[in-house]
Amino acid sequence: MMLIRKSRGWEISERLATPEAVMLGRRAALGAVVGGVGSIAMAGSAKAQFYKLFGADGGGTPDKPRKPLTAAANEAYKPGRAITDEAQATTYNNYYEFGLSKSVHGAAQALVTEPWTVEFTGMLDKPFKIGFEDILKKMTLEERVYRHRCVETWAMTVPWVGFPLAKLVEMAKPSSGAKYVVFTTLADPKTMPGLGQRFYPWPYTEGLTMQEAMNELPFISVGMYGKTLPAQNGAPLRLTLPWKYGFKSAKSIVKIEFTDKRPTSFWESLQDQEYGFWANVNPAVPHPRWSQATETLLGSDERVKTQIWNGYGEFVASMYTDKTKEKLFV
Ligand SMILES: Nc1nc2c(c(=O)[nH]1)N[C@H]1C(S)=C(S)[C@@H](COP(=O)(O)O)O[C@H]1N2
Ligand SMILES: [Mo]
Repeated sequence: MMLIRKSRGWEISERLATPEAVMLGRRAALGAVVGGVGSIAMAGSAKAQFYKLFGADGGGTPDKPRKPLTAAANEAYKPGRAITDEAQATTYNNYYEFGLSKSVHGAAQALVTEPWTVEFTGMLDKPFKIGFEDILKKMTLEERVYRHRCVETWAMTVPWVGFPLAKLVEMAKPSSGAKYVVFTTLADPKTMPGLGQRFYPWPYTEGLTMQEAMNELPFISVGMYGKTLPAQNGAPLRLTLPWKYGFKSAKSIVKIEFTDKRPTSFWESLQDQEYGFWANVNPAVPHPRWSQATETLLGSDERVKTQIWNGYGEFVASMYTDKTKEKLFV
C-alpha cells in the first residue's frame, strides 16, 4: 500500500523524515487495526479500517467548496521565495486527528465547521464563548505570505488570510498575571478517526508565552489562497507561527486559555526530548534523529538551506536574548 506506492519527490522526504509517525503512530495504528480495537465504530473490512486510520483514502473525497475570502496584502513580511502551489499545500498535510499519512484531505472533509464556537477561559476578566462569525466581525482581515517549516524538514510558502493573534488576545482581556496562552484543537471522535488511537494525548494542544502571543508575527489564519481554509489545513481558524516548527501551529481551535503555568503540549507530552515548548527553527540544532540544516519545498525535489528563526529573526530573536539556558530550538 503506502510503502509500494510510487513516490513523488516531496513524498520521499515524508518517508525519510516522519519518524515520529513511524515510531509512534503507525505502529500503534497497525496494532489497532490488527487487534481490531479502537474506540470508534468502524464498519467494513480491515482494509477500510486501515485507510481510515491512515487517512489514505484522501484522494477519494473532493474538498468542500470554499468561500472567497480576500484581504489587503500586508507586505511587511517578504517570504523571499515563490508561493507554493495551492494544490500541494492543500493535499500534503499533517492533521493527525484525521490520520497519520500526509493524504488526509479526503478524510478531513468530515470536519463540521458550522456552527463553530471558541471558548476563552482561565485567567481573564470574564470567561466567555464566541462564535467564529462573531470573531470575524471584530477583526480586520489581511493577507500575509509566510514561510512554513515542518520539523520533519518539508516546507512551504502560503498566502494566509487572517488577523494578528495579538488582536484576539486583546479582545479576550487576559489578567495581568497570565503568562501563557494555550490553544486546544477540536477532538470529535465521531468525525476524527485518528482519535481512535488512544496512545496519543488528545486533544491536540499548543502554547505560547504571552510575550510571544503579543508579538506581531503570530497570525490566526481563517483563509488561504483567497478562500476560506480547507478542513485539512485547520478550518475554520488555526494558528500560524512562521518562526517555529509547524507542530506549534494548532489547527481548528476550539479553546484559548490564559494561565500562569507553562503548558505541556501534545507532542511535548509524547516525547519532550524531541518536541519541546519553544520549537524555534534553527538549522544548527539537529532534531535528535535527523538534521535540520536543510528542507524540501513542497513540489520540488531540491533541498534548500533552512534559516535560523525560519528567516524571521528580525521580528522575534529579541524575545529570547535572556533565555539562553532554555532549549529554544527543540
Ligand atoms: N490539530 C492539529 N494541528 C496541527 C497538526 C495536527 O496533527 N493536528 N499538525 C501540525 C503540524 S506537524 C504541521 S507541520 C502543521 C501542518 O499544517 P498544514 O497541514 O496546513 O500544512 O499543522 C500543525 N497543526
Ligand atoms: Mo509538522
